Amino acid sequence: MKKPPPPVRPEDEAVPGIRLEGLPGTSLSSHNSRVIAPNVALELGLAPAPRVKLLARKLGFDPVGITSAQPFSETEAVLVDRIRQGLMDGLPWFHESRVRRGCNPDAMLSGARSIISLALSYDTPEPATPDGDNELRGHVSRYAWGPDYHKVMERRVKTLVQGLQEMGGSARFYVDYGPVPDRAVAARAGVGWHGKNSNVLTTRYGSWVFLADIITDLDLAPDRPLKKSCGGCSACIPSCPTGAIVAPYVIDNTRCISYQTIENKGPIPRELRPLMGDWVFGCDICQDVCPVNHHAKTPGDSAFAATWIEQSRPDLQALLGLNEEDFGTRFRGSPVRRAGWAGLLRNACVALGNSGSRAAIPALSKALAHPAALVRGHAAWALGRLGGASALDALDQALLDEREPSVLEEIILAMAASGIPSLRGPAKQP
Ligand code: B12
Ligand code: SF4
Ligand code: SF4
Repeated sequence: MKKPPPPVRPEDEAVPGIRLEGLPGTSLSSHNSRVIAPNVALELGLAPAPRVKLLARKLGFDPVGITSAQPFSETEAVLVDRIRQGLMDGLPWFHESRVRRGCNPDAMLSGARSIISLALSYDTPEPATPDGDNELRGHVSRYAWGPDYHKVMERRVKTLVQGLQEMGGSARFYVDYGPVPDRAVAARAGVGWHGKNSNVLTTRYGSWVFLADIITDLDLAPDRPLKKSCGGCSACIPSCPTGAIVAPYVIDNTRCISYQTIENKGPIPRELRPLMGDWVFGCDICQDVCPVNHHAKTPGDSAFAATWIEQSRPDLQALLGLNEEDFGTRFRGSPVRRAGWAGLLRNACVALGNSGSRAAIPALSKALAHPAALVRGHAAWALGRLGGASALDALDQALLDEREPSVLEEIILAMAASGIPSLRGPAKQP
C-alpha cells in the first residue's frame, strides 16, 4: 500500500494554503537547506505576493509579510519626538532627516508601491561550557554568536531582489543599516508585534529575529498587522538592570547596555558600570525574561549557530590579553568586530570588575599599561571595584607612571573607592 504523505507542519507552509513539500525546486525537509530556484514559483502561476513569499521562505526568511509603501507618518512623529527628548542621544547618525527619509518609502525608491518585511531567526543552541571550567566568563548577546547577520541576510536578500526583477519590478533593500524603521515595517506587514521592550515579537521565534526590508515598485497584496500585544505582561521593564526601558515601548539609548558595549566608543558612564554585569557585547536580558520567547520553540537558522563556548561566553581574561592583530583575526566576519579592539577590552574590564573575583587582579593590573587610554582607565576602575592590597599596589604604581589626565582621574577615583588613606584627604580631628 502507498504510504500517506506526511502531515503538513506549520513551518512547511510558506503562504497559507500553499504546501511547499514536494514542489519542484523546494527542499524543506531540513529547515535550513533551501534549494534556490527563483523561477519555480513563476512556473507555478502564483499571484505576485504569494510568489514573493514563496521565494523568501525558500531563502529561509520566516515570517515574511508585505505592506504598502504608504508613509509611516505616526512612526515618523514618534521617532522625531524620541530624538528631541534625547532618548536617541549617542547615535549622531540617527537624526531627523534620516528619520523623515526612512519613513517615506517613496524618498528611497521613486514609484515605491510595496515593502516586503523579512525576518530571520537566530535562535540557535548555546554551546556547552566545558566540564570543570573555572574561567571568568562574560556574555555576548545571542545575535552576535555567529557570523555577521548583515552578510548572511544580504546574500539571500539579493537573490530575492533578483526574483523581483525577473517579475518586472525595481527594488531597493535594507538590512538593518538603512533609514527604514525596520520594526514599524514588520509590525505593519504582520510579521510581528511591538513588545514593551521595544523589540518586535513573532509567533514562532519570539523576538529572536533579524529584520530586513525590500522596497519595490511592484504592487503586492498587503498583509494585515497581527492582532497581538503584550497584554498585561510587563516583565521586561523591571528586568533591565540599567533602567533603560523608561516606559513601555520606550528605550533610553544611552542607558542601554547594548549601546554602551557596542556603539559607545568612549568611556562608559561610571554610574552604569556596576549595573552592566558580565555583558561584553550587547545585552539580552529584556528578551531572556520574555514569556513569548520562552514559548517560541521553533529553531532558528543554523547559519547563526555557535560552535565554540568562546563565541557566547568568552573568557574575559583571554579577551583582555588580545592584541590588536589577534582581535582582528578572532572576530573577522563577526558582529563583535563593531565594538572595536579597545571597546571590547574596555567591556571586558567592566565585566571583570563586576565579577567580584580577585583572580582577575593580575590581568587587570597588566591592562594598566595597555596602549589604549580607554582600556587603562577601565582597568583602573575595575581594580578599584575589586579592591584588596594587590589591586591597590597596582593602582599606586600606575599613579606614578600614568600621564593621561582621564586615566589619572580613574586611578585616583579607584583608589579613593578602595579607601587608600593618602587619597582620602586629611583625617578628621576628633
Ligand atoms: C538604533 C538601534 C538600536 C539602538 C537603540 C535601540 C532602540 N530601542 O531603538 C541600540 C544600540 C540600543 C539597539 C539595541 C538593540 N538592538 Co537595535 N537597532 C537600532 C536601529 C538601527 C534603529 C532602531 C530605531 O529606529 N529606534 C528608535 C525607536 C524609537 O524605534 P522603535 O524601537 O522601532 O520604536 C517603535 C516602538 O516604540 C513603537 N511604539 C511607540 N510607542 C508605542 C506604543 C504602543 C502601544 C505600541 C504597540 C508601539 C509603540 O513604535 C516605534 C516605531 O516603530 C534598528 C535597525 C533599523 N534600521 O530599524 C536596529 C534593531 C531595532 N535592533 C535590533 C536588535 C536585535 C537589537 C538588540 C536586541 C541587540 C542586542 N541584543 O544587544 C538590542 C535591543 C535593545 C532594545 N531593548 O531595544 C533589531 C531588532 C529586531 C527585533 N526583533 O525587533 C533591529 C531591527 C536590527 C535588525 N534589522 O534586525 N538598537
Ligand atoms: S538590552 Fe539590556 S540594557 Fe538594553 S533595554 Fe534590554 S535589558 Fe535593558
Ligand atoms: S516581557 Fe512581556 S511585556 Fe516585555 S516584550 Fe515580552 S511579552 Fe511584552
